[in-house]
Amino acid sequence: MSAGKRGALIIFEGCDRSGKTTQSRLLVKHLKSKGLSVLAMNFPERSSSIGQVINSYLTNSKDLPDEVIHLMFSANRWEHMNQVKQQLLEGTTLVVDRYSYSGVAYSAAKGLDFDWCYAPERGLLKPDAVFYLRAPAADDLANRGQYGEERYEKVEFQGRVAKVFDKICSKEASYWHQLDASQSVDDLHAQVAGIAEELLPKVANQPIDKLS
Ligand code: FDM
Repeated sequence: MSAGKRGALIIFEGCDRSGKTTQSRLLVKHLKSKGLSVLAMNFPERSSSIGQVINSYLTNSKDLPDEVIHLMFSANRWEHMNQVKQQLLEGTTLVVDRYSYSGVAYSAAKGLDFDWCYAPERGLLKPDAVFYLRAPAADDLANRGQYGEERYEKVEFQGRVAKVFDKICSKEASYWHQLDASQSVDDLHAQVAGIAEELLPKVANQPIDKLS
């Protein structure tokens, strides 16, 4: 990498079982095969002490008020921001499974105010691209296996989450790429890889923005 060229912050968003994890792994593998420096991340990052509380909440072994868990998800992103910024500046591209938008979508789907949910995300690093894997009908997703083990994995709830993602997608259209999650893994990957390959050289000399 030549001096000063930064990596890209690439996010995958979407409902549970929309294929985010598979697609983010495939993208990491693809970019690595091109000789690029790339790392995978996911939020929630469950290993920190905040992450462990989030994990207990998600696995139903701990209950917390909706507002409190919302702020913990956000704090979990904030506690990793310095490290993320450093890696980007060193030229590493980060492929991240979920980010602020999941934070807003899941909490707003519970009934919390949209703007209140978004407020603690302001100031976090702004992604260069968000791949929104738009889910087919929620009952289709339920057939993808292991649905229903964690707190939010209920068909009706996922439908509400999808509506919030749709709203964010139309507001943030300049860097969101809505992709049909019902197509084959390979077709989806080809689309993602094409967009990412175009993006990387474009952002290499751009400053890192913040969410506002
Ligand atoms: N989730 C994830 C939230 O509710 N808020 C957030 O900020 C984030 C990042 O956590 F149901 C929810 C979404 C999902 C759950 O996510 C765990 P993974 O991707 O299944 O680990």
